[in-house]
Amino acid sequence: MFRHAIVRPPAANFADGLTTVDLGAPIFQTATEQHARYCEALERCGLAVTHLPADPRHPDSTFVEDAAILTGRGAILTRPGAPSREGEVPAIREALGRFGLSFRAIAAPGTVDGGDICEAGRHVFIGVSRRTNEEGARQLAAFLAEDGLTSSVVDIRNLDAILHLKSGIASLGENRLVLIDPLAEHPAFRSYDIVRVDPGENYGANCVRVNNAVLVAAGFPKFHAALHRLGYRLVSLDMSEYQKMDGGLSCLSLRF
Ligand code: CIR
Repeated sequence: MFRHAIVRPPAANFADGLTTVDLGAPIFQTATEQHARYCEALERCGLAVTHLPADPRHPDSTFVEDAAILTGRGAILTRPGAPSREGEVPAIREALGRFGLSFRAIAAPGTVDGGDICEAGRHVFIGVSRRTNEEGARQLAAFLAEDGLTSSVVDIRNLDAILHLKSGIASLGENRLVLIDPLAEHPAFRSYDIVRVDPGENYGANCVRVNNAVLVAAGFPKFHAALHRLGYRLVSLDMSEYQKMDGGLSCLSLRF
């Protein structure tokens, strides 16, 4: 069960952040409204939400998930793979510190983005990507082992379609994973029940199980129907402005 979430709304210069997609510039006002709906959804799932102030020095800082990994025993501060995002970590450290969590930190030359880390029960998949390097993955695996978690690496450097591992995978709990087609046959996921995302609905794969609900991005009917058939309670949220900036539902909060 999650009890807390940390979020940070987009700053007015959100559109200056990094993106690899060609969907146009996000509309700040709409992004702000979508963020508010997202926070309300977390609250309705029973989480106490801590709101950090928007940070215009870091236009990507609304994607708080990338700056830390929560293991259930403590926090691991990341070293984001994009240099423009490194400065986001101290504010996250301070926010997590207020909850009395212990810290470890990824050190240079290691890099890790939280979006590459997918927790599936006591096992963690670590995506090695354009953002998370092999040294970062090695350091992280050692920290996870200290906390009693096993891990394995999934190399997504040859997958142009996704920025982070969690752009293509989500854990629903109960040994069930959501996977986009290019990851569905990967040997790392062989022992899981798999919900395969239709190739036309890839963005929908980044959903988030929060207690007894699954937050899903609006607009992916085949995927939603598949989750309904499996008995999940869905909370559908419009994510259009975040999709323009390569971000998804999981990136917008740290849950613990
Ligand atoms: C970036 O490129 O870093 C941001 N524009 C998007 C980060 C999305 N984060 C995530 O998937 N965990």
